[in-house]
Amino acid sequence: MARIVTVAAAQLGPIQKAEPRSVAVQRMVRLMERAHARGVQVVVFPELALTTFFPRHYHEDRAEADSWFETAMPSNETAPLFEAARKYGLSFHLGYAERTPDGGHYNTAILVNPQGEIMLKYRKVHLPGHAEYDPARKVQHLEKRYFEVGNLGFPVVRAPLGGMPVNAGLLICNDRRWPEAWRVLGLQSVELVMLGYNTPSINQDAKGFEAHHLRVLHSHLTIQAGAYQNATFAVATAKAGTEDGCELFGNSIIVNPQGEIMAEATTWGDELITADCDLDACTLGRTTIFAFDKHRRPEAYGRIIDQVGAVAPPEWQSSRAAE
Ligand code: CDT
Repeated sequence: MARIVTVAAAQLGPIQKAEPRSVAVQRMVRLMERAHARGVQVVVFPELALTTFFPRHYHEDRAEADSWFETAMPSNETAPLFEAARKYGLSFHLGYAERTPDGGHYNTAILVNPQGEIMLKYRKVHLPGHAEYDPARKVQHLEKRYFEVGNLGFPVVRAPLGGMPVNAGLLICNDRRWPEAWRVLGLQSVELVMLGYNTPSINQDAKGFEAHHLRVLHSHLTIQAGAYQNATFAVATAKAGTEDGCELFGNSIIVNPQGEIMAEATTWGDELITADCDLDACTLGRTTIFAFDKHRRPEAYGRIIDQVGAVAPPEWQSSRAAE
């Protein structure tokens, strides 16, 4: 019998700085209602889905930024998401800023079942941006200021989704650009990767020219390659549109294990895209070209874990010089 899970990327349009969580949550509940009407079993919301993408705002006193963080999940404000999940029999993925009781700050994603249980938690490892105010940038990207590097590794859980056990894994935004992150999930036989993102349409680093259209290309390239090279489905959901005057691109996608885009968002607002994922489609890749047990060569991959930055090789010398 085919193992089909119906998934949705629930893209969110912008959430402005002044908007309370309750407004975003109501929009998300409406998307869950629509997902249910379309027979969806798993809904994937974006990274930091409850508020504006606050790392663009500088707080000299970091403690002031705590107002962007959740200290409980669920809370009074997020409870409607858990109630909708129960009402509609949906699992959902949510990205949010997490503050732990011992004072840790993480960019976090969770996978919740219809009973409201958190089946998987992941904390973002690849934090982009910078820790100090950068006067050269028109828009700040202060993830390194407000978050610690995730301390949960890249876990995969085998848990019921749509009534059958599925190997599910999570990444968050910038993680999608790092093949090491995908491979750690692949090495746990992941079948469905869920990830949310907030990606500006323009590179603010101002360290060279990058054509605007390449931003979406790079996002899609990395997700399609990650899915193909690890024989997994992937759901990648954007927060999109103009938020606090800063444009984030949309283009949320659902990708199959061949790396093909099965569905893509066409607006930069609240939008639901869906796909039926036949998990048996993961088998071809993982038993042939990406049969890791047969073909991987970890003895040749030492630099991947021994080294962080790139090291150029010594200059080639002609052996004739010594003659
Ligand atoms: N949120 C997030 O990780 N955004 C980054 C932007 C990189 S530009 C500093 C991304 O990889 O999309």
